[in-house]
Amino acid sequence: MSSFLSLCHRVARAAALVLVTGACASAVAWGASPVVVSDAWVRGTVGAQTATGAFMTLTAPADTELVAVATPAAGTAELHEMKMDAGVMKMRPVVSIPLPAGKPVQLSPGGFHVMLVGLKSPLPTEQPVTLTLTFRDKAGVRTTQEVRASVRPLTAGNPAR
Ligand SMILES: [Cu+2]
Repeated sequence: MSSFLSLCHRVARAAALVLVTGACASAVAWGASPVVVSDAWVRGTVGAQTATGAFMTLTAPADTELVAVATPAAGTAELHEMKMDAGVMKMRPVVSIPLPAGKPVQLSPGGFHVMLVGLKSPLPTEQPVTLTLTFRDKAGVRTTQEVRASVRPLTAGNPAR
């Protein structure tokens, strides 16, 4: 199973398509369908900047939570939420991001997002970033999915779609 999975990941890398990873994961038969990840992107950085955000849309087939993210591009990846606090937008870490069954959940600059902290080098726009997402289902079973996120210019806001 692990060799099949690594083959999947190689195919996904070659195709540079987020959805290919999802298709492979379902072929591996985790016991549950994978979460559909679409439009994954990371905000590019310049100079000495050591943190940035990662964004995507996640649709889980059954009630699931996003509980962790890892990437070779940064020391740690935290799950964050933007919230109004006494009239000021503030960012705070959250333990998990709930993904209700069948409902697309958007990780965006103004809401839930992934914060890449301790970047090892600036992120140029031509080089995609690999993110490993860890999900936990209602039974507590953890699964991981690898996605390739494109890097958009520093000035990119919410995707205009
Ligand atoms: Cu943040």
